Amino acid sequence: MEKEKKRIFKILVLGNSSAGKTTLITRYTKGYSPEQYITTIGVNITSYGTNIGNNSIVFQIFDIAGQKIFKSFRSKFYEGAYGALLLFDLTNIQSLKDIPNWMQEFRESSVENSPIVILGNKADLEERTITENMVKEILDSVNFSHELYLETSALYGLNVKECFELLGTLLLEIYK
Ligand SMILES: Nc1nc2c(ncn2[C@@H]2O[C@H](COP(=O)(O)OP(=O)(O)O)[C@@H](O)[C@H]2O)c(=O)[nH]1
Ligand SMILES: [Mg+2]
Repeated sequence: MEKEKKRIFKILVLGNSSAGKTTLITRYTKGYSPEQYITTIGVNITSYGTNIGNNSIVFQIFDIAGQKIFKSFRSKFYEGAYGALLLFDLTNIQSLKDIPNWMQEFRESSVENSPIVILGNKADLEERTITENMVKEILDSVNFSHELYLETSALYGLNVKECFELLGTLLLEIYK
């Protein structure tokens, strides 16, 4: 019998402070949302094993503090990263405007051609101020494929499993 290969992928979860990174990771790996809002200091790493199709993979998920003051410290965690989930907050225009900077920062230090999935988070909130057109404009400005963009609610679990599986599927296509 062929021995199954278990692949380990280091991935980063990036985006402005308070976009919902820690909530997304906790919801995905533990199945609940953190009750308290605790600012991430530096980096938290969670390993999570899952199956995508017939492949068993392990995500090594790096939750990276979004604040500007951590910028110089951040880049060393980008090394060896195979992919990223990049979040913005659908109620915060600045978090969308900062998407191209996050992409650039990631591309500078990650493994070459690492896939990125972009997430418009907090889709559950009625006070969302960002329209589809505003998202389209930013994605087009960096030539980002709209198929790799999803709206999520980390708080309620909308598209949470799906976004990790989408990134996993892209990684499995690259690293067969
Ligand atoms: N309504 C709503 N609130 C969210 C969502 N995701 C995160 N939050 C809230 O936004 C705040 C910041 O979330 P957090 O995960 O700590 O953001 P981080 O700084 O990117 O790690 C917390 O109060 C979360 O409960 C979401 O999808 N919907
Ligand atoms: Mg956090």
